[in-house]
Amino acid sequence: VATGSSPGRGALIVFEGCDRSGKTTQTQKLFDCLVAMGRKVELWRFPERTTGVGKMIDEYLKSGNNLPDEAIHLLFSANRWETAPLLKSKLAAGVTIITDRYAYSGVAFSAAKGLDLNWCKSPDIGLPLPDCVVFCDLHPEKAAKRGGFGEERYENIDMQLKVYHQFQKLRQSDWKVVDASQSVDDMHEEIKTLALEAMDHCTSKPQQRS
Ligand code: DGP
Ligand code: NA
Ligand code: NA
Repeated sequence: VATGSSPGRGALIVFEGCDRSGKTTQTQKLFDCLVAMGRKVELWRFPERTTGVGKMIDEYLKSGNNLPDEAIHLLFSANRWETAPLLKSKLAAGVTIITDRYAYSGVAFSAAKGLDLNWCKSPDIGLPLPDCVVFCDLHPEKAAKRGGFGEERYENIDMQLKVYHQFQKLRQSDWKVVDASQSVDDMHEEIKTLALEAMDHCTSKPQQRS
């Protein structure tokens, strides 16, 4: 419960998971629901393809350029870093940020290509830490049955299986693992509860984590 007039800080709620695990649907539903409740909230996504760095990433994903694995890894990280000052100021101002992917995707996709796990983690060290990580858990074999993957680089079963395996390695005990094979509405109800818990926790702890 908030004390005094301080609104506390916003929560950083990160959604992770393989492609086609329902992240985009669920982040949108959570956002709509929190807006309807009158909460200060924004919906973000990574990669954020509209920036200069983001445009290079977009081109890479559409297979328009062939950057070395290390170079694209650093661009994905830079894409998070370039928005970090705004992210920090929003959180400090009490805005909850929901994001469709974050640094865990960065590590999982590059480690899936064979890059060293610790090397992959290092460029993201110092980014704002999530208050809640929602892992949308859907095995790639099941995701593939949902009408197939898209056309972009990485959207194939071999890559997705490797990424899923890397996510299992990265998974921390405080991650909220949500069964993404259940219905959209059931999944949303579960996520809504988790998000409100995380937001309440932040309201009572105004100090920004670094
Ligand atoms: P999305 O727009 O969420 O579907 O993401 C586009 C693709 O890029 C998807 O296959 C996941 C992948 N991806 C997302 N973030 C990163 C990252 O930080 N590094 C790498 N290598 N891939 C990422
Ligand atoms: Na995708
Ligand atoms: Na998505």
